[in-house]
Amino acid sequence: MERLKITQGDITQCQVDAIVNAANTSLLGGGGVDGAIHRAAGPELLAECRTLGGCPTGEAKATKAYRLPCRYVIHTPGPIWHGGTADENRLLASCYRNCLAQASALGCKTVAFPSISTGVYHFPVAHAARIAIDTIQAYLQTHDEITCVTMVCFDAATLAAYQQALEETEPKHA
Ligand code: AR6
Repeated sequence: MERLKITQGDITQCQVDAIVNAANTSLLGGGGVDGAIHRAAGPELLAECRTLGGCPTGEAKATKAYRLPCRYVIHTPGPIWHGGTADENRLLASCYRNCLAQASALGCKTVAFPSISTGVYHFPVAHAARIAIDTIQAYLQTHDEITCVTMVCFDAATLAAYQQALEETEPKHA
């Protein structure tokens, strides 16, 4: 069975061990998927986030999930797209890698990601999808403890970009 899946949907409804939040460095909430996660989890999530002292771009911090149907929320501030000259690629890969490392450390087997940085932060989605898929696949190759990673795409264009990126990494059969 494939350990990396691409789906379309709402990440707040995912019944997995951990969901990832595309946060900002304050970790104090915002719009997009961050707002949706805080609304669905309830005010206790913000209260726990206030104790964390923020998080640098590319790193990750975990909290409990409160009213969400998962066990943990792993918060990661993605890079803001500045045209590709501000270390955006490395920072985005670092988000995926550090979230997966947090999941492993917490004993999680199943993890769901949103498309980090491709909303308000304007990272081009085709480019972000390639980085996400490559980084997740590299991690899975060396970490058997994670049994399934799901990329949860909110809209059809995002879904198409991640499906395309996954197809491009699969071996071609002549
Ligand atoms: N489930 C899955 N994906 C979602 C959901 C959802 N419920 N809602 C939105 N998306 P964004 P960023 C998609 O803007 O670009 C916040 O204000 C959305 O369609 O949420 O990393 C933070 O506080 C897009 O494809 O995150 C930061 O300030 C993807 O999630 C800033 O936005 C990411 O879009 C972070 O910007």
